[in-house]
Formats: sequence, C-alpha cells, structure tokens
Amino acid sequence: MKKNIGKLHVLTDTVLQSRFSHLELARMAIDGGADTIQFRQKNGSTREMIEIARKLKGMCAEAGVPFIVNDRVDVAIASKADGVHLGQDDFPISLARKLMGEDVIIGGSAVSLEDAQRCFAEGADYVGFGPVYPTSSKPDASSPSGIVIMKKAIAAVPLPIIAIGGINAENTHEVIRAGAYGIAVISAVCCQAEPKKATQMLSQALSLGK
Ligand code: TZP
Ligand code: MG
Repeated sequence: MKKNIGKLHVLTDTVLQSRFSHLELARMAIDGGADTIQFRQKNGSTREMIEIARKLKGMCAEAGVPFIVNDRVDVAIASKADGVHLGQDDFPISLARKLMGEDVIIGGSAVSLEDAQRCFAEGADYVGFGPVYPTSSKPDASSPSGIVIMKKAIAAVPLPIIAIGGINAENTHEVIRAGAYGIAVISAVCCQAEPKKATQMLSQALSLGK
C-alpha cells in the first residue's frame, strides 16, 4: 500500500500560543492547504489527549488529510490515528511498527545522517529532519543541522525527508531545492496572526520550490 506522506505538515501547539486550540489550528491549517496534521502536546492528561486526538482524527478524515500523533503510541492507537511521529528518545520505531501494523505511517526524528539511517533501519516511513535552522519552538532541540547535513541524509537515506525547525515561507524554497520532500512547521503557522493565510503562503512556497 502506497502511504500518503504529506509535504506540508502542520504541528499543532497550544504552549507557544494559547489563542487557538488544537482543533482550531487544525481547521485553519487544513483550510489553508496543510496535507498532514500532527497533534503535538507534551503534557497534560492522557484522557484529554485522547479526546482531542479523536476529534482531530475525525476532522482530518473528513478532509482526507493524514492525522499523526507526536510521541504517544497509546494516544495514536486510541484515536485510530493514521500515524505516529517518534523522536530518538521516544517509543522505539520498530516496536511501534509491531504494535500498530504495516499500514500505519511512522515518522522518525533525525538531526544527523546517523539518526536518519537509524530511522530507516527501524522501519520508519519518513524522516522529520532538523532543526535545519535555528528555532525557539523546541527548547531541547539540538544545534541546527543546516542544509549541508540535511542534503547528506537526503542522499543516503531512501525515505522522504521532511525538513523541520525554523522553516518559513522564505526559506522553504531552499530546503525543497536541497531535495527535501516536504516541510513541517509549528510557529510559521500556529504563532501567526492568521494561521490559515500563513499555511496558504507555505503551500504556495512549496509548489514554487518544486
Ligand atoms: N523538531 C525539531 S525542530 C522542532 C521540532 C518539533 C520545532 C519546530 O518548530 P518551528 O516553530 O517550526 O521552528
Ligand atoms: Mg518526541
């Protein structure tokens, strides 16, 4: 089965901003052209997370947009998410694959060639590579990889590479030209005055970058 790996992943965030809920952000992002929604909530009640995730899954399913849960395999399973995104210290990708099955989309995080190779070896479907550029959205992020290291991963790893970290409408061309399959953003959508418009601008930048 060919999996639907999006090119414009919007990660919903209610910590960096509190004007909009996860559901409101997802709605605006989908309306603006996001083709993957990733629910990213690090803290709080698991029950509440499952409740939000189920609603997000319903919204995404209606729009035909894959819905991915960050970090939490349990929440992804409970909400029948299309996928899960796992960092280097999260639930192991290979174990998530065993639990969730072949059809589920599993993304892995990488900030080096070695990380990206590990994601591939463990059975990921795509790699979220970054931070490529400086970002203040992830306090524990590694130093930015820059374009050159990302290019090495793109050349060596036969998976779609989704650039993340400091991506905006201005630098999208650069990462796409470098060979990234797509982009993933938090602040370039969630922290903008008009998240729908901001998503539209990223969507436009992506097709120009092709
Ligand atoms: N992983 C690597 S960098 C990052 C994550 C979740 C933060 C991305 O946020 P922003 O605001 O798009 O830089
Ligand atoms: Mg994680």
